[in-house]
Amino acid sequence: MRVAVSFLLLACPLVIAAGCFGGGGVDAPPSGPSGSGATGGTGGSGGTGGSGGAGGMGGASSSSSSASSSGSGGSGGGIPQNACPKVPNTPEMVELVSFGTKYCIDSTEVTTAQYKAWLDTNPDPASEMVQPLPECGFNTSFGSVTSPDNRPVASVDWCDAYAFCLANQKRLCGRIGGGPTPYAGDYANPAVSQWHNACTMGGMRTFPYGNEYVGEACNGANTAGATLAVGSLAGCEGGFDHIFDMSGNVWEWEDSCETQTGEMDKCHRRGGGFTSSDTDLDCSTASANITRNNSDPRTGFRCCVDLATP
Ligand SMILES: [Ca+2]
Ligand SMILES: [Ca+2]
Repeated sequence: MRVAVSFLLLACPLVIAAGCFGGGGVDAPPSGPSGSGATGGTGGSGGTGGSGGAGGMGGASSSSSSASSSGSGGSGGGIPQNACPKVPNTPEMVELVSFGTKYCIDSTEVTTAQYKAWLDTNPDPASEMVQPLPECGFNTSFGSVTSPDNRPVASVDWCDAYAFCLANQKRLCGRIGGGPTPYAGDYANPAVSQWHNACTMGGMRTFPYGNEYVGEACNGANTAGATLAVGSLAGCEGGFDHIFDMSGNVWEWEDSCETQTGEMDKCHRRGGGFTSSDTDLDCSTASANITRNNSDPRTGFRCCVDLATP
């Protein structure tokens, strides 16, 4: 007995050590913000496999091609869904897997043509079906679109963006797994924010296309001086494949507000716009002091969808 106990005491520290460092990316490089699954998981040498690896951040696939094989189908219905929806008059979606949680994100910013198609359905701002959030009670107009085309819709307030996504069976991008992204702290955490995770390729990149700023890659202050058609700059793809303009063109509303009281709540916009310099064009930028009712020709949005986790 005594021998056996001694052996266990000796063996346990070894097991614990191997378990700790082989596991979920505890030993991840310092550069990775809050430990992305890709870095921690694939790097982990040790057995256990580690929860960090579940991210498999490379798992971007356009909604039209294949998608993950793990879906196994069946039992549809309800929310969340099992596959990215194809909704007419909205951007195509890209399926992502983050730390084991699946979701979809629009491949581009919502265009003026798509927004106009929704306005043409005459959505009623006073309807609770259209605007269920009490904090959007102030929003009595969804604006107008004068020249529908493939440029991003802009001059929409946070509630306009929220209502568009909701009407199209999507939601304004927020927290991975559901709900809003916390306003303080976690908006730049790729394990929390759908928008940030997509832009950074799961925390691997500072800009959608890489870690170094490239002035002409995306539509910022160094580029066109106005909005461009969405997805028209091939160099502005990423973080994950088939996602465009996460940096520049227009800022994008995120479901990430400081309070839920009404028009003066501060809400985040992400990624910079066509007048932004490099310091605002990275994935971690979230504007401060922009209120829910702000309507600006540099601000648009894209939508997300939560998927069922296998
Ligand atoms: Ca409005
Ligand atoms: Ca953008």
